[in-house]
Amino acid sequence: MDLGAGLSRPDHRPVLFIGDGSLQLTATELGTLYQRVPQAVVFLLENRGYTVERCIQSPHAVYQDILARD
Ligand SMILES: Cc1ncc(C[n+]2csc(CCOP(=O)(O)OP(=O)(O)O)c2C)c(N)n1
Ligand SMILES: [Mg+2]
Repeated sequence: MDLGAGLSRPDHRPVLFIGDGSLQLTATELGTLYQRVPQAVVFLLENRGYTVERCIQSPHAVYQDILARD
C-alpha cells in the first residue's frame, strides 16, 4: 500500500483511500505509515462494513457490519 510508496519516494506525498473494513484489517500498518511516512494523507471511506462482500454474498449477514456511531 502507500507505506511502500512513501518509503521508496519520501519526496512525494502518498494519498490513500481506504474502506472501513480494510482499515480494520490493516490498522497496525497504518501506525507504521504515520511513523515512517508522516507526509501521507489517508481518506477513510466509511460505509458501515464490507459492502463488496454484501454484493457478492450474504447481504444480510451481521459479520459484514462495521460498528459505527449514528
Ligand atoms: C487480508 C484480507 N482479508 C479479507 C479479505 C476479503 N475482503 C475483500 S473486500 C473486503 C471488505 C472490504 O470492505 P471495505 O474496505 O469497507 O470496502 P467496501 O466494500 O465497503 O467499499 C474483505 C474483507 C481480503 N481481501 N484481504
Ligand atoms: Mg466499507
